[in-house]
Amino acid sequence: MKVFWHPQSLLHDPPHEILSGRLVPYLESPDRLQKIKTTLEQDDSFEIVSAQDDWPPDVKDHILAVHSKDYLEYLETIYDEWVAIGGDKSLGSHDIKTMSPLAKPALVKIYDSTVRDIDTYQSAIASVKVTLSAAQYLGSDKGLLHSGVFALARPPGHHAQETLCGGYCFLNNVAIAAKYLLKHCEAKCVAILDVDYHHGNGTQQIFYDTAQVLYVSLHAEGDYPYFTGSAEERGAGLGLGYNHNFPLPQGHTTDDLYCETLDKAAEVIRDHPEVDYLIVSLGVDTYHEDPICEFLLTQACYPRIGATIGSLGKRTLFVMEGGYHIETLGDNVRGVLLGFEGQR
Ligand code: OKP
Ligand code: ZN
Repeated sequence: MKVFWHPQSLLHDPPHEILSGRLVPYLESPDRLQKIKTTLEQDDSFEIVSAQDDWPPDVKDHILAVHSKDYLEYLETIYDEWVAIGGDKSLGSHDIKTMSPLAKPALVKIYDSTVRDIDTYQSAIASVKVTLSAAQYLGSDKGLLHSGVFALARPPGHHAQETLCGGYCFLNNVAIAAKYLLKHCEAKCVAILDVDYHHGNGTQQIFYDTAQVLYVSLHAEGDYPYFTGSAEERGAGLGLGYNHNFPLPQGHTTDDLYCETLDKAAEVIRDHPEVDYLIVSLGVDTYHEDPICEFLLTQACYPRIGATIGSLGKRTLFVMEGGYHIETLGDNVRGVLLGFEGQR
């Protein structure tokens, strides 16, 4: 399988984030990408290629098919504006212990939802380039020669809404790729299957009222982003019936429960034969040792997940989202991709 990545994805490297009121090292670190890349490099089944930096030349236009102009401009300029008015360059040395309680909620918002270092914008753009390069590769072939491709993107994207960032996400890579496939690769309908532990509120919001994109998500009930992801959210207007959420219990979601539920999600996609491309928001933070997540999945589950996805028989674009247990990150991602290939 071909794997696209971009060295500028490594630049975004904020020192800290706030987790339950404590300042901790930023979990969505460049090490994540390095670990996955190294693991796949050591396996003959994968061919790693760097996305071309000058493609697509009109990358902003592709982004503007999803995000507003004001929002993109905000991402591009906020760091310099922040520094210009005296903001700390690392955005990481505020002393939370001595800070007024009145200021703390704003600080959390800053840490959780805005651009926090000089290279954030550049990395977010690189992530889009990686995803679009992989989409173009998949779409360039009318047959089934390239049946699966992996965009090793970073930062992730599924929490980014039209005008909102959050949860380590700035630009919604999968949404931008779905629009690209619809516009440039003769897609009639694109399905997005989101297997990250967290609900992809951004992707859901962007396509909530369209039947051109079917969004199907398995995720933890009641965890971040807290206010979306219930099974009652089924889409609106023309998009009614094109949004399917499968919330699963924290602390009780085992391999078998997960796979049974994934079968139901796959059934939803099978019920839509008009789907001609499948995009997978690939998170492996469902793993039982993940530091911020509460599912119980073992390593053996990842090839099963890949096999179920492969059994759908669609041209498939995998796009990296979450997964924070660095040690097993590469193996679990590889497990999904090899499970997929085994079914083709
Ligand atoms: C991004 B992705 C929990 C804080 C949650 C944000 C998590 C974002 C996950 N107390 N922080 O979907 O893996
Ligand atoms: Zn996640």
